[in-house]
Amino acid sequence: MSGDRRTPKWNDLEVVAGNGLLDRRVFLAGGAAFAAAITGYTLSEPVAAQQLVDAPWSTTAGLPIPDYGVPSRFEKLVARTLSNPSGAPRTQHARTPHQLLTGTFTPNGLHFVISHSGNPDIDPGTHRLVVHGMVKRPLSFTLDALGRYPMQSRMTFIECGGNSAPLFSREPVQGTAQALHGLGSCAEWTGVMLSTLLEEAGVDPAATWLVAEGADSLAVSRSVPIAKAMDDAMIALYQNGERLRPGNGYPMRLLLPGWEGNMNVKWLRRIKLVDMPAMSYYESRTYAPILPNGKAYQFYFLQEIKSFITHPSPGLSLTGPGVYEISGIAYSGNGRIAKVMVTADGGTSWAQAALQEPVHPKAFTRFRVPWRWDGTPAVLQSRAWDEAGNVQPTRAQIIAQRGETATAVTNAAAFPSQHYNGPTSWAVGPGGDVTHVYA
Ligand SMILES: Nc1nc2c(c(=O)[nH]1)N[C@H]1C(S)=C(S)[C@@H](COP(=O)(O)O)O[C@H]1N2
Ligand SMILES: [Mo]
Repeated sequence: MSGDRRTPKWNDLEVVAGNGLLDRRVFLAGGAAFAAAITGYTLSEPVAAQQLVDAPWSTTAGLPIPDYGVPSRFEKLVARTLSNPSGAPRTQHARTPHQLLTGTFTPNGLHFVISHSGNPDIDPGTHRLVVHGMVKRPLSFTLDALGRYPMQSRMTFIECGGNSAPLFSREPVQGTAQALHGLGSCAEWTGVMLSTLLEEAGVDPAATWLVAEGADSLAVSRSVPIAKAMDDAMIALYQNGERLRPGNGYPMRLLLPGWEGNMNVKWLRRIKLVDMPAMSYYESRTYAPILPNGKAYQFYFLQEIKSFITHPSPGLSLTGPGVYEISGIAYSGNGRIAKVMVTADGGTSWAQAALQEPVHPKAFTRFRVPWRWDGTPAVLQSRAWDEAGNVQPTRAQIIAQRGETATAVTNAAAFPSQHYNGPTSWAVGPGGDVTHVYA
């Protein structure tokens, strides 16, 4: 989008869509343009230099540096929400607080987690990954051995097929972006391409699938077509530069960029080459959703194009009329995000958002639009396109195809429908409060 970095003309600061959406170049052009945009409103106060008084932390030496850094004590609310905090023997969910984060990477301590039988406490010295089945040479890898193969790093999101399930409810469920969309996160993953290991093992040409199995007590298993395994599948050993967190698969996981979270098998211990899918529990039951016509949607591998606004969003009220940044996350399992449009009048008119570069394929992309809110009610929504030409469907299209649920659905384990990738609408009330609506 380098073509956007010209000096803005005055009319760029004009409203480009209903309810006060401004041209995205106000942000890209920087200082003067932004100052012009906020004319008439103040974000800061006039000050005299002597008003700057020394706080206690400015007059004494600071605290010791911890060996492993943690956030400021003032940031305690920036945390995941847990569905099963006592760790009772059933699925546990930890949701990412999207409304309290920005940028595109999810910090490791805030990456969402779904563990169906808890996080195994794996000793990396004794863990093994075995590649066997329809191969010439069955192989067993220690973590140290894997670390000596050529590695690659890539940004990618992981999203549970059950993320955003509340949006199948007939009435809008009131919740934060975390409650509605917190089962998706994005990180830089580093590891060994699965194709490297498969080439060494020598895959029988008759093998068309592999079964990946985890070392947790439930031995979560998923079948993966060979084509995906040879394309961009990775055995991930590092997450944002450090070893994987226990909840995210320590010491190794399968990474299938853009594909359903459940298939990204954590605590990976087995890759078995086979000539048909295994019809494991999660692929034949939980993640084979039943459609209104009674057929099961099998197999639903792709996490399709999606976007939602994180700022403002429920829990982040506006503090009065003025200029705000509307920002959010867009991503597609099909590749790069190409365009995001934002409306402030419930879909009557749209303004194009600025995309934060670099835009990585199959990764979170931050979009931003400047907005001059005049204090009247507004309905915000985003809609994304990817480089393959896919666009987010409307909610009506998804409901027509897959049905909706009469009762509020908030638990990913208990809904009949998955893979919601339609829009999310936030209503801004006259007082600046933000609620979830269908528009
Ligand atoms: N072995 C194993 N792999 C697993 C799971 C599990 O419980 N056990 N949960 C799956 C589900 S349902 C999802 S959505 C993703 C979540 O990955 P994360 O916990 O790293 O965010 O891991 C998948 N891989
Ligand atoms: Mo999942």
